[in-house]
Amino acid sequence: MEAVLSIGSNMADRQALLDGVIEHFAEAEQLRAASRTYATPPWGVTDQEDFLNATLLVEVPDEPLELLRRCQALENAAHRVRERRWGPRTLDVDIIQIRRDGHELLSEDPTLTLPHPWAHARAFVLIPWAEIEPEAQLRGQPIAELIAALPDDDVQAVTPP
Ligand code: PH2
Ligand code: MG
Ligand code: MG
Repeated sequence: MEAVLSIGSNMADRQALLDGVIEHFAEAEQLRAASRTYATPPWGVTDQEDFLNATLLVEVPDEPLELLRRCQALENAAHRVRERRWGPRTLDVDIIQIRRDGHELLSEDPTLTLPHPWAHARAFVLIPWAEIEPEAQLRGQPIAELIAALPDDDVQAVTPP
């Protein structure tokens, strides 16, 4: 199955933490594409440091929940502490979308909601994603359209390197 992952960090050596995720999937020969890293202002809780965000496309043999466990293991290895919702984090590895045979999986399971419930509204997910998959769709809607519908300020704030 194919998965779109959004990775983010706003603590410690942010770029090194993102690179570690990319290397993890590359070493397993499961990395299909990685966007550049974008600097992004914090969304949700705004009194925290800026994030670095990137989006990855991976192809993995795992079931969705196995991939979720892998993502959580990567977060734990980065000494992620779960303190505050939307608060500062060393590493966040979110599953945005999973596709099988090109079809998007939908799930209301609170353990793994698919697609990611906020992805359509987050410039820091959609803009890096559009860099690696400009034709991608989310719930059947082109992500280019979702980006066009975002507030200009959100789009401008996602800064390429
Ligand atoms: N992640 C959050 C909350 N806010 N803001 C930005 N810019 N980037 C993130 O990855 C991010 C966030 C919770 O996961
Ligand atoms: Mg997140
Ligand atoms: Mg997360």
